[in-house]
Amino acid sequence: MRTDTPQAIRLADYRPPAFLIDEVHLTFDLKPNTTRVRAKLQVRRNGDHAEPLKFNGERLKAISVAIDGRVLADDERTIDGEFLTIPDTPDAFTLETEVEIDPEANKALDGLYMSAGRFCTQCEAEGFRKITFWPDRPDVLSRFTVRIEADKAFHRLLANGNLMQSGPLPNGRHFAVWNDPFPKPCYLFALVAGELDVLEDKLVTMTGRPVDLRIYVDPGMAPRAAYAMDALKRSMKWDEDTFGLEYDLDLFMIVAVRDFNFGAMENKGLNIFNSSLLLADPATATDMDFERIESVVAHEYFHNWTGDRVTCRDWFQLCLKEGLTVFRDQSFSADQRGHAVQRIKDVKALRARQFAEDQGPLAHPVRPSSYMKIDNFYTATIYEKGAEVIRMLKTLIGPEAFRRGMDLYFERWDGHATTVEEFIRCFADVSGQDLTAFFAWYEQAGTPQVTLKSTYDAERRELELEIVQETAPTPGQPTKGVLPIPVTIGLLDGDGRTQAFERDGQAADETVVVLEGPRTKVTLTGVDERPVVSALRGFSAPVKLTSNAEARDRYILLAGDPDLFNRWEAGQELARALILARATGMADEVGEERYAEAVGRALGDQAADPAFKALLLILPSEPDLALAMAPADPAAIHEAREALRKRLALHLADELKRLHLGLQEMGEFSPDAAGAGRRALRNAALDLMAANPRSEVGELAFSHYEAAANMTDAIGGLAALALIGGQRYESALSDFYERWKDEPLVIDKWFAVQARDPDEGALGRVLGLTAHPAFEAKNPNRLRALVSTFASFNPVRFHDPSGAGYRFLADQILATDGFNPMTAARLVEPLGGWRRYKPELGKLMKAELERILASPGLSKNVFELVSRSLGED
Ligand code: B3K
Ligand code: ZN
Repeated sequence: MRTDTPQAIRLADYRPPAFLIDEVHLTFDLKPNTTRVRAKLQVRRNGDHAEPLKFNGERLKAISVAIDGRVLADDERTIDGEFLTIPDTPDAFTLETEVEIDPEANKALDGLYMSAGRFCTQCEAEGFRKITFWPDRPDVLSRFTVRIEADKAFHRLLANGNLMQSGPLPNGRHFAVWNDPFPKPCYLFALVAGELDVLEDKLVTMTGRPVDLRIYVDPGMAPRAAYAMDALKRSMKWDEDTFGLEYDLDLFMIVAVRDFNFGAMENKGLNIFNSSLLLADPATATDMDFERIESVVAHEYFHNWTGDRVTCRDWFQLCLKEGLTVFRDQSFSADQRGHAVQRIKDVKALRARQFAEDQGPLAHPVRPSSYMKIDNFYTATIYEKGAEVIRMLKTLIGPEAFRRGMDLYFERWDGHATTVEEFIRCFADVSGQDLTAFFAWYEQAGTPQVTLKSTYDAERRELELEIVQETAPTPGQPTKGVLPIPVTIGLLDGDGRTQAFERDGQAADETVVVLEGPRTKVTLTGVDERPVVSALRGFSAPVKLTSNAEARDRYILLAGDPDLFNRWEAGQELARALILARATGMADEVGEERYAEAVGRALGDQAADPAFKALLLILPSEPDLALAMAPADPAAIHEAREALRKRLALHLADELKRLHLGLQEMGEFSPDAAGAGRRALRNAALDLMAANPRSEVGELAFSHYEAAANMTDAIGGLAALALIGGQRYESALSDFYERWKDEPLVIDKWFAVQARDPDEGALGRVLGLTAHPAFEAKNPNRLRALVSTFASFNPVRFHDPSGAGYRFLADQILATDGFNPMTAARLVEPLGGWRRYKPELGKLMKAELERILASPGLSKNVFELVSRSLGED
C-alpha cells in the first residue's frame, strides 16, 4: 500500500490564478529523445494576488529560467518535479524557460509523445505541464505562437491556428510557425510532426468565408478519411443551421494517430483522433464504426464553440463542455440517422455505463465536488448524464427559450472560462424561470427511482396518476433531495390507438408532467376508456421507472405505441422480466411463448424501419440484466437469456430465415442509415438464429462470413460462428487473421470477437491471446479490444467461479499501470461493482482490488479508483 496517500482537490477551494499569461511564444526543437522546448511568456500578476509564482512542470529537465532576460540563479527558483516556484517576481514580466523532454520514452501518451514514428500531443487535462512550465489550469487563456523545428523526415509540422511561415533550415532540418489568434487554455494546445498523407477539401461558411479542411493520416490511408471529411462538412453546416455557430479560422485540421488513450481531442483548429474513430471504408470498418466516426467528428468539431471559444473555469466544470457537446452530437446524429433509433441507442449506452456507475462505489454527481486525478472523471456521468441534463433543460423551458439561452451563453462568455452556474443563469434569464431546483441535477449523484401508479375512474372518465420519486444514497451523499423530473405521458386505448385527454381543461395527446416534490398527483380528464399509459416517452428523464401497469399493457405498447422509444422499451421490459424470472428459477414458459409471438408480429410491421426492428430483436444485455438482479448471478443470467434467445430462434425460425435471405445486399454499399439499418437487421437475425441448436445454422453463418462484401457482415458472420463454435469458427478465425493481419484496426476486431466468445474455453483463449505476436500491450486500442471487451462484455466468463477472470484483469491493470496510468485506471471499473454480485464472487473481486491496492508504486489514477471501489476514501 502506498504511504503518501494522494490528496483530494476540492471545488470549494477554487482560487483564481495568481498570474495570467497573455501571450506565449513556444519553440520546439524536435528530437525523439531530446526535444528542447523554449517558452517565452508575457506574464502579469492577476489583480492583487500576492502569492509567489508557482507553475506546474513534470518530467521536465530544466535547462534555464530567466526573467526579463536575466537567468535566475539556483537559489532564486525551485524545481521539485511538480512545480517551478519563483518567490520573487515583478508584477509584469517576460519569463523565458528552456527544458528538455524525451517524447520517445513517454508511453503514458500524455504531453508530447511519439506514435508510429511521429510526434504528437495530448494535453487535456494535465499534459501541458509535461511539455513546459505553465499554470496548467483551464482558466489561464493565452494567445499562442508556436515555432516547430525538426528533421525534414518529419515532413508535416502542425500546430493550432494559421500557418504564418515555413521553410528550410541548415543540416537537413526545416521549420514552421503557427499562430492561433484565439486565446485558449493550454489543454487545447496541439502539435504534430511526421510523415502523413492528407485529404483536402473546402467549405464556405454561412457568411461566405472559405475554410480549408485537411485530414492527415498514415501514408496511403487518405481514401479512408473520406467519410470523416463528409461527416465534418455535415457537422459544420448543422451547427450553422441549428445554433447559428460558424467556424472561425481559415483552416480546420484533423490528424489520426494509432496510439491514443481515448477517442479524440478537440484541440483548437487541430483535432487529434484515435485512428479507430477516423479511418473507414466498407472493407475494413463496420456500420457501427461509420456511425461512431460521424458522431465523434461532430463532437470534436462542436467543441470549437462549446469548450474552446467558451471553456471551463476549472475541471469540476467538465460537464459544461462535455455534457453539452454530447447533447449537441446526439442531436446531430438524430437528425442524420433518425430520432427514435438514435434515442434508443443513446439510452442503451446510458444505462449500460452510467446507470451502472451510479449504482456502484464510483457514483458521483454530474458536477463532482472533489477528485484526486481529473483523468478519472471523464466518465459516463459527466458525458452521458451531463447530456441528459441538457435535454431535460430543453424540455422544461421549451426549444425556443433553449436556443435563446444558448445564444446568450455565447454572447456573455465567448473568450472566457466559466461555470455551470453561469451557463444555467443564461437559461433562467431568457426563460424567466427559476432554475434553482434544476441545479440539483448537477450536484446530486444517483439514478432516481420513479414509481407511477395510475387509477382509472370509468364513471368520471378520469385517470389519476400518482408519481413518486426517490433516490437511494450514494457514497458521500447519504440523503437525497427532490429533483424536477419531466415525465412525458401519452395514452392509448385497448386497441393501441392514441387516446386524447384533457389536462387542466386543455385537450392533448401527450403531456409533460414535471415532478416537483417527492409525490406528484395529476388528474387527466375526458379519458373515454381504461387507458394504457405510455410514460417517460422518449426517455424524458434519466430515471428508472416502474409502474403498476400489467403485462397486457406492455404488449399493447410493443404493438403500436406511436412513441417508438416506448414501443422498444415495452419489449425490453417484457424480456427483462422473463429472463430474470427464469434466472431465479421461476421460468414462465407461457409468457416466453407469448413474447416470441409479439416480437414476430412487430417484425411483420411493414411500416417499421429495419434499424428499429433490429433493436427489437436484441434482448437486454447481460450487464443490463445484472443491474436488475440482486445479488447478480452472471451464470444464471447467461443461461436464462440464452433460453429466451433459443425460444425466439425456434419460434421465429422461418421469419428470421426470410429476413436473412431477403435483406441480402445487392446494390452498392452505402454507409447511410438506410443501408446500415438493413445490415443491422440481417445480422441481428443471424445472431438470433445462432441460438437455434440445429446444425444448418453453422453452415449458414459460415457462408454469411465467406460471402461478406463488407466488414459489417464479416464481423456479423464471425460473431455468430463464435456463438456456435467448432471447426467452422476456428477456420473463419484463421482466415480472418490471415486476410487482415496488416490492418491494425481490423485485427483489433479479431481480438474483440474472441474476447466476447461466451464459450467455456474463452478465458483460456483470452489468456493465450496475450502471448500472441499481434498483442501489443502498449497500444490502448489493442489492450482494450482484448482486456476491456472480455471484462465488460463477456460477463459469464469474466465472472468465472474460480476468480481467474478477475485475476487476469487485475494483472493487466498492474502491468499497464507501470507505463500508462490513465489507461490502466480505465480498466478498473468491471471490478468496482463487487458488492452487487453473489457473495462468493464479490469476495473474489474484492480480493483482487485489495491485491492491486497493496502493490508498490501504484499511480494516483489507479489508487483513486481502486480505493474508492473498496470504499476506503
Ligand atoms: N476532451 C477529450 C477528452 C480528453 C480526455 C482526457 N483524459 C475528448 C472529448 O470529449 O471530446
Ligand atoms: Zn468532448
